Amino acid sequence: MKAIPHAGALARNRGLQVDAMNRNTLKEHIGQGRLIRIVGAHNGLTAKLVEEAGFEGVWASGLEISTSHAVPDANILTMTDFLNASSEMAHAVSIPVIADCDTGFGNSNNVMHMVKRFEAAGVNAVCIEDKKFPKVNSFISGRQDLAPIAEFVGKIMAAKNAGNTDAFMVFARVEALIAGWGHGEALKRAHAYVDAGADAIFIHSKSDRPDEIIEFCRDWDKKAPLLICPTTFHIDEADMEALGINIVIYANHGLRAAIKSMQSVLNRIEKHGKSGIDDKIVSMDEVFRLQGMYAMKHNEKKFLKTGLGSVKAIIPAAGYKVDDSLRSLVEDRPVGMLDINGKSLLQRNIETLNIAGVQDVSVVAGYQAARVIIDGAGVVDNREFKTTGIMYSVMQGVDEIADKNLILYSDIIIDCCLLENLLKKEADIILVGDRSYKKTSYRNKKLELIVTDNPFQDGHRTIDTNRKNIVKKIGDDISEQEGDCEFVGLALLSKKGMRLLVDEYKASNLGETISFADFIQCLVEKNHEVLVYEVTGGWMEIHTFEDYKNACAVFS
Ligand code: SPV
Ligand code: MG
Repeated sequence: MKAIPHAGALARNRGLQVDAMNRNTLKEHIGQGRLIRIVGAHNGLTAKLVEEAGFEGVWASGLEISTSHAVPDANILTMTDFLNASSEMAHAVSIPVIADCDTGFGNSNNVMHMVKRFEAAGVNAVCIEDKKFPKVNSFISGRQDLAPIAEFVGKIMAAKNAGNTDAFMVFARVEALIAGWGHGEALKRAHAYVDAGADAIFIHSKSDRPDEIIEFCRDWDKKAPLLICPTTFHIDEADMEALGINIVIYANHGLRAAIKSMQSVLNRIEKHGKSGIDDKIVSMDEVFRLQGMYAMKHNEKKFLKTGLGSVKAIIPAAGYKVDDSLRSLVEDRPVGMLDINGKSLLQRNIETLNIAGVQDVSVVAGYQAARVIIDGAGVVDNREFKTTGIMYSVMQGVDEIADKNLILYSDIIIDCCLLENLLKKEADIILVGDRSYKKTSYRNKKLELIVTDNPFQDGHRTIDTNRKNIVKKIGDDISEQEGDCEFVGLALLSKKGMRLLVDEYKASNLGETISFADFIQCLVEKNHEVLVYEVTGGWMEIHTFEDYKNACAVFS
């Protein structure tokens, strides 16, 4: 997962020693002699992109928000529309959000209401401009009418009065240069607004040259911090600092970049279909990361409770020994990564586990571990896979012990009903055993068979009645005459059962090569109770090429 740059990273990259700016420290950081860089956004996603790029604040831009609704930036949207967008941005980021509030959506009464609502939404500053309501974007000629100074001074005082905390700020935007009223009027207004309590002055210009902004900065007495928005003119950032500018807002560059890129990709798809565009669009993985999907999945493990309590599944998938018939298919990957009609065997089992309510899944990889690319499960490494057995791999997957713990071999595919029924069982250690093994085709493999103390009679149909059936013996050295059922490669252990397994493994010196079945046999020999849940089917094994073909047919 990509690391998210800290707020203020960019300033530090430029060699400035700054404390990372967080939501509430904007006021402290303004006026310290360095330039704060803020970028326009219009929703949670674009605000997050601004934060991740390393900028120190988000400008909830009226132009961007209006454009995102495909309406003119001319007070067509209501205060509530802007409030909702700003609130979404404030929730999406941890850097300050400055809301562009146009003329304050009415008179001083509206401004007071507005400040209360924006502050409560987590916005750190509002910016109001001294034009008449309804305003029109500063770069559109006509109707750039200025409000009387007294009226706007009243709005600033109202805004400051309505703010709840000292940290909340009110920026005053001077539109005298936009309206063509000149330098003197701009300075006069800026002074009046600072006297009324404005925390910063936003001096705006629509000129394509920086001259009038430079002139304003030179004559500004620095009674309050200065903010500029170089949409049409250009000043180097180093020169901005030299001019005493405290904040620069790149108000609409993200939006304009997005529009250009979307137009180009959409035109291309319209003409040529979707081939050849992959390097022009982000991956779905990136979309999910930005959504917070992976963070949600992480939390789900802790907080999404089912009636089952916490459940964890460990899938040992480190081994490299396979039947000759499969060898060419699994040279570059472990068996679990065999593709079964577009989805790997492991992925199919993880999805089944998820559907059954098991969100916490650890796959223990070893052979060709880098090829174990799966969604919805963590991957841990068994680097000793060449010299260790399944029990060793299982132990690598144990971090914390859940209320219920599943152990699932990586070369089988399980049915959701089988899993759901197993999860309902109340036993400390219960293995799934299949009674129909004598009727399945020859599998060129030593089967792990189980002898039980209460076997069903052959030739009779049965139903699952929770009858107790205890394992007397398990291993791959049990004959077909003796074995009552085949161990499927799926086991459920309670917290107590899993604790016992772990403790016994640690205490024993049975060696690192021991198989899971042989280890269970050791527990049986020590008189620990191990039960069998007997099934006939509900699972498939991918052990030979024939099995693989069969699985592909089943999942076609
Ligand atoms: C905005 O982003 O809405 C602004 C800045 O007010 S500008 O459009 O450049 O005037
Ligand atoms: Mg605006």
